[in-house]
Amino acid sequence: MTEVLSLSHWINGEKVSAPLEVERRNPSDIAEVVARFPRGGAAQVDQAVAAASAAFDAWSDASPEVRADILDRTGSLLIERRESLGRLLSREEGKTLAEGIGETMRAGRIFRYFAGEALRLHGQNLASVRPGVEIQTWRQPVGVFGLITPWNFPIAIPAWKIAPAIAFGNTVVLKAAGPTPATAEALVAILHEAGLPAGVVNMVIGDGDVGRALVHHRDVVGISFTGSQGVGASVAEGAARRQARVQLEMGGKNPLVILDDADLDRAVAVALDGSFMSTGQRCTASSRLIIQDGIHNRFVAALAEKVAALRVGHALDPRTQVGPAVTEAQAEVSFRYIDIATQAGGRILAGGERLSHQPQGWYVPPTLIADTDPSARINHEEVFGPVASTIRVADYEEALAVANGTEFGLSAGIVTQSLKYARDFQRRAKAGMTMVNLATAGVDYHVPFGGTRGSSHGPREQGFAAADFYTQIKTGYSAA
Ligand code: UN1
Repeated sequence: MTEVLSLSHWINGEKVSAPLEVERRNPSDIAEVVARFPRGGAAQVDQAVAAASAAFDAWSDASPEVRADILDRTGSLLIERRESLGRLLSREEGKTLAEGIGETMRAGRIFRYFAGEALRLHGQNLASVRPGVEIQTWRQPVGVFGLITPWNFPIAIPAWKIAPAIAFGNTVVLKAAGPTPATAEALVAILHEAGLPAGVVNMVIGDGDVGRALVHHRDVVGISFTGSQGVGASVAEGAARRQARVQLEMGGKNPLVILDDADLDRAVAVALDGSFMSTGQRCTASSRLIIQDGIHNRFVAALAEKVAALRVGHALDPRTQVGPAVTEAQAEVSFRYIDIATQAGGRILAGGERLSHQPQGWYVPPTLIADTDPSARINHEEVFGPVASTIRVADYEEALAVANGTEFGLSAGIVTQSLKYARDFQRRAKAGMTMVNLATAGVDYHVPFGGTRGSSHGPREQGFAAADFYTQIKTGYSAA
């Protein structure tokens, strides 16, 4: 029997226990309790923000080398413990063990990357339009950031918000997603083990009350949020009301275009990865497959065969390729959209039926739905599950128009051997990220991440772009 974790808030470098009101079950086997935890609210957020405010002066004044060392140690500890942390992540969230370990590695590498960035922060020297005057710009830390993270990447997304925030001298309060606080708490514990001073990173466990308290707290200078569009809109509104900076990463309905000249095996492999890995629970998932007429039937038949052969099962079973949905509610969303799509004329080529598994978990079969209309709901609303729809198009221009025909704009992919179409797609796809002969999902950790239109709002996350959100520029003028 694996141990049941009892989680605590982390405030000012200490674990703060509270009644364990909530129980988290393993999505692969709901008989197993993974963790019990408190449900915090505005009172804990007040304490955490006070601790983060008190820690700010010393942390922002610290040598960047001090910050770099702590981030580097955190990265190394995460990488060293990837097996045990990956296992916890898989038990808590439901992605396969290989995916859980891979995500933990990614979190470790993010900390190592931002360890270097702490030392590379730089400004500019410019000539003034006035003779004898010099101008200098430099980037300064901003203050206390509220970080609101989703359940689908329970360690990588907290890492990619915490690491740049603290690398550049800010302090933070983290609100981890309701279903996955255990993995996030493990990360916060490791940061402290790596020598992080008290109060630099705080964590309050809870639901919407915690998020709202952070968004409206007058001492929180910025909110970085990854989650749904509905919540994102209220985060932006709350932050704007008090002039806090805000960064939103929300959904996608990411198109993957397959042109007639595509390498068929490549196209199938890219779609299989993009649509179904991580149980399709990625905002970057390839959920709309837009296929040109000449390759359509061959591609759809080959993909359907691979989808039907995917092994769905317990996240810790090494044979499993697709783990369960994170929660029962999330599994039901997939089933609801499968119904919506078939009622609108979609034809199920793989999956679609409820699975009965022993042990019992929130399993959803990877499902491929063919012959859908570009205007159908399945092609406009995010499912966030292992469900992909296909759309047949006549030529490249129609493919591009369909690809751009939703309100989202996170990631867009094309599979083709034509340089002309690949380049044109990269220029004209209305998305923050474009992929040629690659899945729409699965991004590098050291480059900017983010979308356009309904998918994102505010400065980009990650890579060199992260400094735009987590620092503010000061402009200095001097004359001799
Ligand atoms: C990836 O595709 O590698 O929530 C990362 C999400 C994104 C991260 C996707 N913010 O799915």
